Amino acid sequence: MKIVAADVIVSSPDRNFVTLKITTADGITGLGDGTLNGRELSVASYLRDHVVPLLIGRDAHRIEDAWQFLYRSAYWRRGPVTMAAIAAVDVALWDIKAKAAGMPLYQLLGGASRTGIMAYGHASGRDLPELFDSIRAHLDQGYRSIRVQTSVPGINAVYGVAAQPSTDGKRYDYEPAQRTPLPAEEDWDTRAYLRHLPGVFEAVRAEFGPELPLLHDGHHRMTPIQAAKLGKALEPYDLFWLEDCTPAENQEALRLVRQHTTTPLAIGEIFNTVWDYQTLIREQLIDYVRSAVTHTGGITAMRKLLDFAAQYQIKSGIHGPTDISPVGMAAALHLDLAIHNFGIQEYMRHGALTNEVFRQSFTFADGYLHPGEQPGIGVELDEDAAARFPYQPAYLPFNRLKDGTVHDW
Ligand code: CS2
Ligand code: MG
Repeated sequence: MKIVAADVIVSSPDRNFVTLKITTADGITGLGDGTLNGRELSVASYLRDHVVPLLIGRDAHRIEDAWQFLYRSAYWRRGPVTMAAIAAVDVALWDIKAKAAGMPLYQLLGGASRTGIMAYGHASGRDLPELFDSIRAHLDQGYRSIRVQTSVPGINAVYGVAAQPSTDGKRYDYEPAQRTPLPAEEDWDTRAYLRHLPGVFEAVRAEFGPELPLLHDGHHRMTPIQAAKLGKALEPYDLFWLEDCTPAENQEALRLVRQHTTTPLAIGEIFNTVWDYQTLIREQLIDYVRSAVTHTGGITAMRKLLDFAAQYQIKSGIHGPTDISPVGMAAALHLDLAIHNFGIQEYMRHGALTNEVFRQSFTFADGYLHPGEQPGIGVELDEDAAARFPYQPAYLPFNRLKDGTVHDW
């Protein structure tokens, strides 16, 4: 089944997305997501200028061979841009193969291992009453697991707090990347955060009870010992997970965190290959793999990573914010339904304009997602609609400490 065309579509309905559309001689098309928040054009160029010429004429059925060819023939391996580009090709080819087979992708991946995919949503507040309202709103929307993010007294802008205005006038949680000429500067103070957060979870548990699965994202901002301290302080509130508690380029740093707390740990949304996890998985230093299909080389690479994690009883917790397009989200859901070691799926809803551009068949009901039964991954791209929303430069914010030092955002 020869590939006769490969188009890179950059569109910006509610935010920027990079989509690869591969077309075969049989007229079957496949979609892949190559969106890298704040650096979208780098992946679009990698695809357009370097990868697309290599795809024309290839047999679309030979997915593993295409993966190995793109990873090894580039000579320069790994990294967010390369692995997002490879992911876009990989998912598009799996979409084509499943369509050619006349079945939803999860069936090709071994069939369903469960009836639905537990999803968590993003609740947040500048204060407790606002946070409680946000949690109730998410429960009303059908979520049965909730991520809790909150403002911190003394800090002006904190990651993940919805109502907090952003410099481009949009609601903050709607899209952290802002359509501004330069990245917005935010402030941070870890000691203030460590003093404040345990009290927030105490209040949430008192209000919503012991059963509701609660998650929190530390967003890479603590040193290992600060992360250990927070993990310990949160133990009484039985979190489902504490995410990205400390920057994990130095994987061994998690040994110190593990020594001090039993709070489950999730890491990996900024990782791109299985190599980024070797020590973390082999030494049981994490409990959930947070990679996104879009940023980790696609279905082919993610399945191998999750199979490796399964040997250590480590589960999936696939990254699913709005900067993963509906194509990347759908691919994740097919994997979520098929793998055995499924943990939970992040689900931040896309905006109305995005849903005009990407017609999706996945569903969300009573806390569970399902990829649907359409052949392929179940997402179609409306290219006319996409063309109405040209790319707009946008940047994620960055942090400075009170003394002006640049810090992890
Ligand atoms: C976050 C992301 O959803 C999460 O867990 O860490 O929203 C992250 O900030 C964005 O994907 C950055 O582009
Ligand atoms: Mg995160």
